[in-house]
Amino acid sequence: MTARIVITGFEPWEHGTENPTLEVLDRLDRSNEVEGELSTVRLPVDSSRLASIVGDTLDRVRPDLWISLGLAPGSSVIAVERIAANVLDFPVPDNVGHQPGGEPVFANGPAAYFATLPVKAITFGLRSSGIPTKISNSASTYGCNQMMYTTLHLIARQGLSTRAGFIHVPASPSLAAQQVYPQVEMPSMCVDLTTRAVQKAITLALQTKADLQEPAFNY
Ligand code: PCA
Repeated sequence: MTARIVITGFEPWEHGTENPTLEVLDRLDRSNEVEGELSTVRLPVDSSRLASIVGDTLDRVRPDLWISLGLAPGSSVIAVERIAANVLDFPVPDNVGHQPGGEPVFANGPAAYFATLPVKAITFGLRSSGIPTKISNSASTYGCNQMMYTTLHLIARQGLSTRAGFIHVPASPSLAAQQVYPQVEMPSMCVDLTTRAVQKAITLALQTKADLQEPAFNY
C-alpha cells in the first residue's frame, strides 16, 4: 500500500524574508522522488492556528508518516528532534503578536512527547550518506516545539498510528547572505542538500520499523 506522507514547513517570522523550509516543500512537490502520496502544508507562524491546521490535516489525509520542518537560524547541521515539551515560552512574538511566557501547549497534556520517528536511523543514515546531522534534544520553546507537541498530542489523543516528528534545518545561503551585524556569519546549507536530507529522512522512516539502539554521538 502506498504510504501517505505529510511534510510541513513554516513561513518566515521575526522580520525574516525567507524560510528555506518552504523552498524544500516546493522542491519536494516538483520532484517525483518521494515514494508515497505526498501532501505538503505551509504553516503560518501563528500560535493560535496550529492546532486547527494539524487537526484538519490529520482528518483529511490520515497520514502514515508526518515530518514537520522548521528553520533553526545559526545551526550548521540537520537536527532531528527527539523531544517536544509542553511549554510555550516565546523569546520573540509570533507573526500576529502572541508572546506566551511559559504556558502549556495543551493544559492537560503530558510534560513531553518523544518523536515517533526512528530518530537514530534517520540521523545515522543521513550522516553515512555525507549529510551533517545530529539528534537534537530540544526543539526550543517557540513555534516549532509547539508544532511538534501539537502533532504528537493530537495523534495520541485520536489513537492514530501516524509516526511523526520534527526536523530543524539550517538557513539557506541566500538567507545567510542577507544577514547584517552581529549575525553576518550565519551558517547555511544549500537547499538542494537540505531537500535531499528530507527525502532520505522520509525513505529511512518508511523503511525502519524498530529504531537503532546505537549510543549517541552528541549531547
Ligand atoms: N522556526 C521557528 C518557527 C518557525 C521556524 O521555521 C522555530 O524554530 O520555532
